Formats: sequence, structure tokens, C-alpha cells
Amino acid sequence: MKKNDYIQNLLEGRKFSIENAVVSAYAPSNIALCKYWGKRDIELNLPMTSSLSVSLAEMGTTTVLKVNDEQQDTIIYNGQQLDVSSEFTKRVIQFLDLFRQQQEIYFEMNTQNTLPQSAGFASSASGYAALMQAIDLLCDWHLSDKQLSLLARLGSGSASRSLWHGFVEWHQGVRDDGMDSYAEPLDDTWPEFCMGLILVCDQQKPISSRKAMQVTQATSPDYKTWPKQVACDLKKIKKAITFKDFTLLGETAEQNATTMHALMRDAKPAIIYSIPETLKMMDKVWELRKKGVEVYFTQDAGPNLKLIFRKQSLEKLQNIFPGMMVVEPFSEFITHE
Ligand code: 2P0
Repeated sequence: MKKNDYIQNLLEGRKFSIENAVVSAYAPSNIALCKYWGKRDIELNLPMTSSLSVSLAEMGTTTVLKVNDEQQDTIIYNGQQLDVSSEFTKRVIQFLDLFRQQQEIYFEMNTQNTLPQSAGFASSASGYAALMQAIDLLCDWHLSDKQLSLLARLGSGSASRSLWHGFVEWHQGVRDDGMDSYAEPLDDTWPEFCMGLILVCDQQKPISSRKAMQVTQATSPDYKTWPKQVACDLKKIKKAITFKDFTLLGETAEQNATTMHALMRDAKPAIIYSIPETLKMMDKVWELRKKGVEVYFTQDAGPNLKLIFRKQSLEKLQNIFPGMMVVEPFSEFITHE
């Protein structure tokens, strides 16, 4: 299996042996300003394009990992023990299997999200980034952040970006062995930069993002234009970050998200994550812009919107979107390494 060789290669001779009884790791969630949508290698989770995200500071996942007394894994999610047959649990167990191989070592993984569970924002990105850091701590491997990013990617592509705070770029890489497909933080900070999370629906997704990107890539007639658009958007967003050009950043990020959703709409069968309330919120954003409040949105594989704005607009936006959760990715409380 390609995945096993990949991991052995990355671990550089390190063995899977438990060195610490119990460990805890935190990773922030991240929201892509330039999206990852499509894979060039499913087994190694290699993306068609690079992508760029901003991490959500204290909104993320804390995972406590320890060896289980039972002869099976126990997965606890926000205080609730999950059924071993759930899709979520199966995926986590498969990820743990990659490291313990045939050894009969079982874990209790206790995961707590700071993003409210009902909010429909919790992502696999912070989950697999936290879990990968916990595995590293448990085995005293002292892997580099780059190695952790390369390994977290196997759990979930977007997890490769959740090892850092601030702006993070995931390089698509060109190698077949996947060793150059990892994320890196950008040096830039932007203290006024804010994100607002707007909940329009807390129901489970009708189709997982993993499946949705596969169907889009295989059936959406214009998917072939996506890599070119992403390359162009990525350049613009990086330039916007460097020169603090908020308009360029907002316009490009919003366009990038609406293009991704347009590709999904044209897939067969069509994939539509938006619900009427999503469109109403988009309208509100566009109305606000007309009135001079500079706010943009981005949307992932779900109906909820994430607003992009500067601190100066916070009060106005809180009046219009009273339930909005506000994240300041560059607040002074976040340490940037
Ligand atoms: C992103 N999303 O860049 C894009 C935009 C959702 C929309 O990455 O199959 O859970 O595990 O690699 O990372 C969500 O997809 O997919 C995602 P897999 P993942 O944030």
C-alpha cells in the first residue's frame, strides 16, 4: 500500500511505541480563502491545486489521547462516546491503524471542539491536525511541523493547514510520492482581519465534502478551468495579504467560493449546499457592500456563511447579524510561531 510506504518514509525509522501515558494537543479550525476542491491522488490525499486558509484561533479541537484498557478504541466526541460503526469513528480508527499497524494497542481518544457542535462548522481539519500532534506526543517522535502537516493530510486534506495560526498555504506539490504536498504558515499578520461565522442551518450535510469533490471533479464540465482559476486567485490573495489590500482579498475569496459552488451545481447529479437562508445572507452582504460596509463572504461544503471583514465594521455587522460568532485570527492572545 502506497500509504504505508509514505508513512514509513516520513517517520525516518521512528517506531510506534507508547512513551507517554496521556497526551493532549490543540489545533485550530481553518477556513480557506482560496479553496481546495479536487484530488490528483485519492490514496495519498494529494490535491489538484494549492490552497490558502486562515486559522480560527481559539476555535478548534483539543484531543486527549491515551492507551485504552479495553481491546478496542473508544472515541469520545464533545463528551459523548460514539458508536464504533459510525462513519466518523471508522475514519478515525483507519487513521490510527496507519500508525499502530498490526500492534494490539487501542486508544481512548477524547475530542472536544470549541466551535459549538450544533453550529455545523466543526471540521475534520482541526480534528486530524490535533490527533496527529497527539500521536507524535504519545510516541515522543518530535516530528517537525512540516512532517506533521504531511501526515495530517492523510486524515483530511484541509488538516494539513491546521498546524498553525494565521494565514497558511498548502502547496499542492508535483511529486507522485506526495512528499512536497504540505502546508506552511505565511509570515504576515493582519490584526484588523476578522471572520464572522453565521449559522443558517445545523443539519448534517446532505453529501460529504470528500464525496462532493469527487463528483464535481468527475462530472462538472468546467472543472478543467478550476486549477487555472485557483492559481490566479492564490496569487491575488497572497498579494492582497502582503499589501493589506482588503478589497482585493475579499473580492477574490468571495469569487473563489462562488466559483467552487457553481462547479458543484453543474455536477451530475447537482450538488447544492445553499438553502434559501444562505442566499438571503448573501444578499444582505451585497446590500451592505453597496452601502459602503466592506464585508465579503466565503462558503464551504455546507449552507453556513463565513464573513470576512475588518474590525472597523464589527459593530455594524453585529447589529445586522446578531448571532454571528466573531473570530480575530490575529488577536494578541494568539501566539504565532
Ligand atoms: C477547503 N474544503 O479548502 C475546502 C473548501 C471544503 C470546502 O477541504 O477528502 O475534509 O478529507 O481531504 O479536507 C473539506 O474537505 O476533504 C475542505 P478530504 P476535507 O477547506
